[in-house]
Amino acid sequence: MAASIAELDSRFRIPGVAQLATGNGNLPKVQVSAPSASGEIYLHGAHVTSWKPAGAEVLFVSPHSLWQDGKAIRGGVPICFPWFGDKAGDPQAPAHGFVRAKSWELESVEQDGDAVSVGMSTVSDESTRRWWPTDFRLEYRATFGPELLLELTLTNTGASLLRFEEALHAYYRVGDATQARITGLEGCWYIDKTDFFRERLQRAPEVTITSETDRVYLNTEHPLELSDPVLQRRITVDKENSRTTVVWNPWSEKAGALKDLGEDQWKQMLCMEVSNVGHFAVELAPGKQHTMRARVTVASI
Ligand code: TA6
Repeated sequence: MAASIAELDSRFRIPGVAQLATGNGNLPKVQVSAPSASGEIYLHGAHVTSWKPAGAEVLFVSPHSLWQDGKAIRGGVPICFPWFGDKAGDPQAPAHGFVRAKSWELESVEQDGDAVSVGMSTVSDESTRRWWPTDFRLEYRATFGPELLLELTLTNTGASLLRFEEALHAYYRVGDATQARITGLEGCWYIDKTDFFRERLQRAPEVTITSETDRVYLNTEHPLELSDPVLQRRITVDKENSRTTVVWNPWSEKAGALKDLGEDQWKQMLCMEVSNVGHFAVELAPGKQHTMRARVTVASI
């Protein structure tokens, strides 16, 4: 039986800094008001839905999102695991894996100077073995401060080698996606999912959004910079133990086909996803751990 919000709050609250609250869809969330930033993370999917350093929201959440068990929140930072996209050979399997649509365990809420870290976990059970017959423990730590630090750690608790994909599928809020510019991917090869998964070379220094854009950049550990002339800010994403970066904007038609997004929303969002997918999936021996990190900062321009 899951602990009530009141029970969790009595165990984890830090007066004036962090508390449990009832979020959308009556889903429990941790509300953070650190000295340097505010933020929110739901137990559902261990889903970060807000990060406001210096009061300005950096993440996009769709006003049409569903907030219910079994469905992913549209926006914020969905955690894709143990596969990315559709599960090969299993059309019935949930897209992007099963951890983003289930409730996680709240493990810790800690203040560290002007930042607050929230730790959550989820482990294999009979419901996960149905999709992925393995034993694992997945831990997630979100640190809300002058930067947003996201750390996803997998422990192989079984007796066989694990091979998994993972992505921190972050939706960044932008003033107008068609005016945003992403740098840091020049010279990378990418899989273009809008053109039959053809591989192409990123020749231009900047990635711009001029139509539906759905690209998996390969073998890149380079930081990304998203320049937003409308909101007059630059979002920088550094990454650790991640070999692929996904860039996605659905454009109007695809957005209109997504009931939890809508064609009136696609201009306000741009996804840059720290990940390990496809040929860069991770292999992990029994008893070993792997941590992928994303570090997000924002500066005015
Ligand atoms: O990361 C880009 C992507 O794989 C797109 O192909 C699109 O499917 C997007 O994820 C959203 O997926 P979702 O299952 O959350 O609707």
